[in-house]
Amino acid sequence: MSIREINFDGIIGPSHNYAGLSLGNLASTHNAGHVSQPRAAALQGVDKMRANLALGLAQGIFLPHPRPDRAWLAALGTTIEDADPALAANAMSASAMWAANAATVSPGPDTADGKCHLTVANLKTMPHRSHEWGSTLAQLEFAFRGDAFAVHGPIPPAFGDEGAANHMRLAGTHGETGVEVFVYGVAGGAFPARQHIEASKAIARLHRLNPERVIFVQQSEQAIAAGAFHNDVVAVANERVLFAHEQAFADREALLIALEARVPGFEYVEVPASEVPLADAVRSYLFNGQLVTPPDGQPTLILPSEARETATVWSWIQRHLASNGPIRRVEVVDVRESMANGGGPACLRLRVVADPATVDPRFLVDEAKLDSVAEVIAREWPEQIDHDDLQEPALIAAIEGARAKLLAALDLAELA
Ligand code: SUG
Repeated sequence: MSIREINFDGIIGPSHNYAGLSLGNLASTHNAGHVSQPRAAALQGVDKMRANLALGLAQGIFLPHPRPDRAWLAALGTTIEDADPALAANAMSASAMWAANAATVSPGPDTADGKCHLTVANLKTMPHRSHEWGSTLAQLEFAFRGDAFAVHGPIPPAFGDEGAANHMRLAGTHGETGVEVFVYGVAGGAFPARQHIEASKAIARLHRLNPERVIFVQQSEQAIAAGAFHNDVVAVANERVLFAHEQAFADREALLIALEARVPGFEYVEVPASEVPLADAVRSYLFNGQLVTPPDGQPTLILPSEARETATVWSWIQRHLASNGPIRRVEVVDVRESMANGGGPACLRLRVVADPATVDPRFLVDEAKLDSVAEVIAREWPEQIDHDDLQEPALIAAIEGARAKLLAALDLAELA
């Protein structure tokens, strides 16, 4: 059995639009009302997956959810035709693309029963995301069906849970027993703290983690108030390395002491506020890179092009590479359409450490399968969506038809 990290990217759905639904997510608020380009967005996502494959990484996919979510609107006593525009926008969001919020994942080497545990995120803080979990759970149950996995339903909605975006795992290598860090929020100035500690604690229990190898750490109020609505906007971990902004955590000293004691060879790469202010970290998504170890063993950070365009960030990167620090290589990808809603490269993917042979192969991709995905997107995805047209019958028919074509092409019509 060969355990490795697989990145599952959410395919960007045909209803991708800018409705400004996420308070505390500065890009979402700033771009509210702009015209979106779903086709270009989804093709950018496919190109990011191609870049991962070219690095030798294992790649998977999750599918767009049915939009509009007619069942959710029915539960609210309305329809897409009759709903007021704000409610309609909540039913039309393509936010399931951000797979880092699909679930929290604890790989087999960390759990008492040796299974890889996944808990679907309830996403209860934002109305447009609160109805994602049903379709996500259906996909998790398909993709991770066998004995190697245990898939859990959502944490009861009393406690907000936003999945892997607030969870980091450190281990010598992916296949070794790791230390899992759960990051929760308490306060965020004017903005909501989306991850509750009670949800994180419940997940650690449900996943049967060894309490001595679990750390709960508070995200700093300053970071949330600056627009870091998830921890993965200010920190990312991979194997023995934690890469974080100086102001990411409420008590960084305690976190570092705990990690040093538990992770052999632990390395901490901190970006000081004096070199990259929080505002630049949030604007550029420096920490929302995918920090990965390709087969050549060179720790690589996959960054959005906005990082290259932010002077403080790009100079920090150049200095780090020149110093032969723990990050050895930087790759730049263009995911601008997702970034404009606050979703960077790391938001678009869920990391699962497992043997690819135990995953339903329909959820794994190679170049040829990405070619067929790209072909459906290029033919079926709307070119543009003006937020005022979200209730137009022709647009809705096009969006529903496009998703059905993709499911058919991937032999996943059962998910319809
Ligand atoms: O939850 N944006 C998402 C972005 C999620 C990014 N994920 C991670 N950081 N892991 C959010 O705020 C914008 C939707 C809109 O405004 O239409 C949105 O939901």
